[in-house]
Amino acid sequence: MNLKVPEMITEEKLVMLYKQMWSIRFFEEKVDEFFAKGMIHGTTHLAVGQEASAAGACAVLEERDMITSTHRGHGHCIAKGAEVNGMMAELFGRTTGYCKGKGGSMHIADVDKGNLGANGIVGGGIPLAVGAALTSNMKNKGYVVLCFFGDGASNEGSFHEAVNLASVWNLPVVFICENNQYGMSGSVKEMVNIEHIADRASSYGIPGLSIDGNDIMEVMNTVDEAVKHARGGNGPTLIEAKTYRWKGHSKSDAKKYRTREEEKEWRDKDPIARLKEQLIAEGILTEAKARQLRDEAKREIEDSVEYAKNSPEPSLDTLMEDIYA
Ligand SMILES: Cc1ncc(C[n+]2csc(CCOP(=O)(O)OP(=O)(O)O)c2C)c(N)n1
Ligand SMILES: [Mg+2]
Repeated sequence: MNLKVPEMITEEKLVMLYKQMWSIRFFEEKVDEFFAKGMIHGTTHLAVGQEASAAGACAVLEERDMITSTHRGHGHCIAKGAEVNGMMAELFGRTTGYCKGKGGSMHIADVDKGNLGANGIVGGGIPLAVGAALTSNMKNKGYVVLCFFGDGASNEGSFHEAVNLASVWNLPVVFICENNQYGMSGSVKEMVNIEHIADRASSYGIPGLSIDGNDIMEVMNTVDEAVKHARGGNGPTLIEAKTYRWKGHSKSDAKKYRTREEEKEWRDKDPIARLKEQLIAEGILTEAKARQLRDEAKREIEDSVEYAKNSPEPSLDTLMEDIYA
């Protein structure tokens, strides 16, 4: 294979990742559709356009490694091995969902698969990741924690406190900032006075790398190096994956703060189309096989909607269950 990829990334794995990125996209599109139809309640944040950072970063982890996620976490969940049926059922508020239908989008966790959970608190997952990494060291577990957060979260105190502590305690954590250019309606250009959020790493004496978050190859190679660095006892790395969310921040976002030209510019950098091109050029995929994988992913997500719709809603007498740990 001429593509430069980490050693654990086989051709089969690349094909699986291509399909997984479609699963993430179709999942988000279905959620968007059923939210608009009033069948999904609460709120949701969709990561269409950001599939490469979720899929690429999780692809180089070992099963024992952990992640912490964000309010925009469906892609992270799928990439860390969550079942789409349970995820969709959760969004539909059904008993077969990850939180028995009581948590919704921002509370999906899958501890067995090493997913410590989505988080409605911006920047809230960062100290959790550092705590989990401390546990890994204190109990000699050997796992690494991959911590996803956004550009907006990098302005929270929790980011600075947690990264500093991870640095001075030399903890096995990889911070991955998905810089999708906006925090709600605030452009990163107005919210941060440096060009690369990764430059903040120097304040904490750790490596900082700014990468193309829409290029899954670059994501895999960079995260793989950072994971090895962490597993080898050399402490944390801050990676900034530059990307873009195609859809609005959440429900009822008219996207008045950005231009249609800018949106088109980023749609042209579609991470899924890019991987497809690379795999076809390499002879790993054909157009027909690519279409087949895309269709399979679509069908699985459609099936997850059926599963969710056919699952029961929680009964009233379970209202007070599962509230306290
Ligand atoms: C502590 C906290 N402050 C504010 C909010 C409201 N809020 C939800 S998402 C969001 C924007 C976060 O931006 P970013 O970290 O860039 O993530 P993105 O939405 O772009 O994925 C804000 C301000 C919140 N949920 N938690
Ligand atoms: Mg953002």
